Amino acid sequence: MKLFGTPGSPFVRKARLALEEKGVDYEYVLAPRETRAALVFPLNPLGKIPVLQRDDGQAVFDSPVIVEYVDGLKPEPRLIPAAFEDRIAVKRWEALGDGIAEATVLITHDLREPADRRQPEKWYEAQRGKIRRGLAMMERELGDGAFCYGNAFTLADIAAGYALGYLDAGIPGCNWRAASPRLARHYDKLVKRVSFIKTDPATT
Ligand SMILES: N[C@@H](CCC(=O)N[C@@H](CS)C(=O)NCC(=O)O)C(=O)O
Repeated sequence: MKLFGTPGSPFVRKARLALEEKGVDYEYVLAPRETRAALVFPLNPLGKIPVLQRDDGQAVFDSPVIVEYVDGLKPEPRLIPAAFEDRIAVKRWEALGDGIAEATVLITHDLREPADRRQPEKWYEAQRGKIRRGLAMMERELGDGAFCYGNAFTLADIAAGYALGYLDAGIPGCNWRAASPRLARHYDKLVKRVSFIKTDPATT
């Protein structure tokens, strides 16, 4: 199985975290902008990464579907709980992480534009508001728990970890830790996991 992506994409890291946590073998194929059309368009008409190509040639996208697919390949460890309410709660964490990462992507991409072509301040504030409110909800829901949801590592922890890692890399001065001390402590534990070390965009 092949995963197409780039180290700069938070959604690719999320898919890789799921593959690593499940212990599923995969080949990581770099698909930078220059080769994206040739490599990715035949698999995903939307042209987005990550895309997972199964051994039978079928493509799986986007990242929520990839995580669900990867989780179904082996029974343990379960990233998405089987019980309905637990499953929805964990998927809600995923939606929060994805939303924070999406807002961060929009900001980092816009900051690459020349100053006179950037979005107005109120647009930036709207994106920052999504990030701030998303993190506040994560902080509340984590509480004093050892994991983001329930008593074991799940997709909820992947979602928080990958979004916070991307926030640190993409908007270094945002100082999210000050308002989210419990999340910060949890993040510091998450980054010590082998899956996080192996997928650290700074070194991989
Ligand atoms: N909802 C998608 C988002 C994927 C996404 O936006 N990927 C970006 C890279 S970070 C991309 O491929 N952008 C290229 C494009 O939109 O053409 C997922 O979770 O997989």
